[in-house]
Amino acid sequence: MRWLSWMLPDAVSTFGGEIDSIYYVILWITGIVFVLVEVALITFLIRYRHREGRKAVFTHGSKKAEVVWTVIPFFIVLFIAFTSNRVWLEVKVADRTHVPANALPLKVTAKQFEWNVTYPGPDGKIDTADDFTKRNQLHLPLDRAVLVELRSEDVIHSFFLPAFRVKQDAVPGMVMHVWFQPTKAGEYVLGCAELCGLGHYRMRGTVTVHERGDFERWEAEEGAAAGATQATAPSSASEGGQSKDGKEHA
Ligand SMILES: [Cu+2]
Repeated sequence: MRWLSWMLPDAVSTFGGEIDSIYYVILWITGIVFVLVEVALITFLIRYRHREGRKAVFTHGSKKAEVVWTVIPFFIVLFIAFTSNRVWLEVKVADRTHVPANALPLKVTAKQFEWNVTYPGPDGKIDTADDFTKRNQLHLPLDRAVLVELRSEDVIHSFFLPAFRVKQDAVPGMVMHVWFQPTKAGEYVLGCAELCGLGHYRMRGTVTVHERGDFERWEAEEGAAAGATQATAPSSASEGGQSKDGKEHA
């Protein structure tokens, strides 16, 4: 499907190709139906156009034609449903309960209008003292699964990683889990795919998939820097500490 690649960015997650396969099946079917319908429309326009002296004919219709154009789409829609459901169940449902054991846990919190990503730090565990948070920066290791714990602080947002074929709503009051595995190092886009307010358009971040080994180095450096800031910040000036933190992360 190389020739269709202008429509979708290259898929860089393990299940990206399967998600695309649903898209292409639907595109082929609807594409063929579109061409048939347009050809019929134009043929009828020309064939039954106005001509001097020709009288209009009333026709009640054809039962046979109606049965045919109802039964064929019925099976086409069933086919699409079963095809996409198979992939969907494999990718979304089965995979959700079969998260790889070595998956990197990340906490992503959406709010108007930014993404805050909490990294586990060197101990590899979330909600411990060595965690640190970056704003609008999603750093990921190559060829390792990532398990995102998704939350929203205010309204419904949607965690959208087009290149990874990942899209998951973040709903206030709920914790959503989503996992995926990057297959190519590089820079990608993180966007919000749910109209969430006036700043929705600028609610985006960068995704960096590090080469093997690079992520651990980055995490150790960032973790050490965050630890140093925490240790030197005066405990009473939490407000000031936060804004300074925010600037650093911008
Ligand atoms: Cu949003």
